[in-house]
Amino acid sequence: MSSMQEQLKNLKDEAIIALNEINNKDSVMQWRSKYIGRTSKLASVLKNLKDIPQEQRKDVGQLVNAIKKDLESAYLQRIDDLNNLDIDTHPSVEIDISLPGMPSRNGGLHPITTALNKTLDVLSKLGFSSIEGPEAETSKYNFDSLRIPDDHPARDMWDTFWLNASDADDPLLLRTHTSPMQIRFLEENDPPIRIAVPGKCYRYEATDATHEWMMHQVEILAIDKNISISNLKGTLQSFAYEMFGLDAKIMLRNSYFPFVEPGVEMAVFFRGQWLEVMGAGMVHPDIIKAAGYDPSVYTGFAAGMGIERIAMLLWDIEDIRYFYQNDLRFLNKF
Ligand code: FA5
Repeated sequence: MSSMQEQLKNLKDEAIIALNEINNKDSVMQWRSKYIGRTSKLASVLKNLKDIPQEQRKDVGQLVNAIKKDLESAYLQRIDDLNNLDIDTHPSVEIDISLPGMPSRNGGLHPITTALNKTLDVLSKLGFSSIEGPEAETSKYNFDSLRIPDDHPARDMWDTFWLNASDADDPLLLRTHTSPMQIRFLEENDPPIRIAVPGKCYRYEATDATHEWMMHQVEILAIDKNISISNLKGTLQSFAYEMFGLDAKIMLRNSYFPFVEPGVEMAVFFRGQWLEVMGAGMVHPDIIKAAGYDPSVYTGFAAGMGIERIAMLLWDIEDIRYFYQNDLRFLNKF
């Protein structure tokens, strides 16, 4: 055995003896840095391994590592022993297992997220796959391509948050509805089309029990050969029954949106009156034509539904503003 190996073995013996004499945790920490820490003798042997004659290098290296491992486990064992000693030497510290535990405060999904997920689940069963689009939108997509020109009175229906830093010819805004994704998707994809587009929309308007300035919509768009208004009606009816149950009272009545012809809206009976949950209609032939398809061959329907309104129906919430007041007394119920 080389003298180096002998020295190492002695060092290990010394370390073990010193460790066994320690009876508090602070000294164990000091012991650790003296014998196995970064500035310990062991560490310096490892660092200087290159100065050791070639033929011994491997053996010494292995020995240092083995000793280090032994000392590490002796150290952990000692900590364990000292911990046990703590309990044994302080019998007055009792653990009262009858005390109630600390309640754990788990987070949960916001009701609007749950309502949105449920909506997308039902739509997926009806054949619609989800895709998202931009919240900062250009006027072209939010209005013009949807047949809502600058001076059109329908622009008033979507009171708008305009963004600075905009191109004067095609100003940026916070989208007022998810309908611009109809145009964006049609530009890039060919029929048959069945999409659902979830996302936030913004309107610069006064809030009340059924209106927020920020809300979520899900747009649906179906384009194919031979789609008729009965497909729209059937889809909306199946959707409503699946979402709200077979005893839900639903109504389709005519409505006006420049990008559909004819247009409808769907309302659900809620707390003694009809609550409008979505606008819908047959995609206007001009929009099909602008996308490059023959409107006498391809037809389709679209709808835009309000998720906050759907959530009101799902949980019988009387005022839409509760969703965004961040009041735990409300949110904890979900
Ligand atoms: C639209 O936004 C049309 N883009 C819907 C559409 C799509 C029509 C496709 C035809 C074809 P409307 O402004 O009615 O329409 O809004 C649609 C739904 O969004 C409403 O029924 C309502 O559920 C919800 N909604 C609209 N404004 C608000 C608001 N301020 N707060 C809460 N929900 C709202």
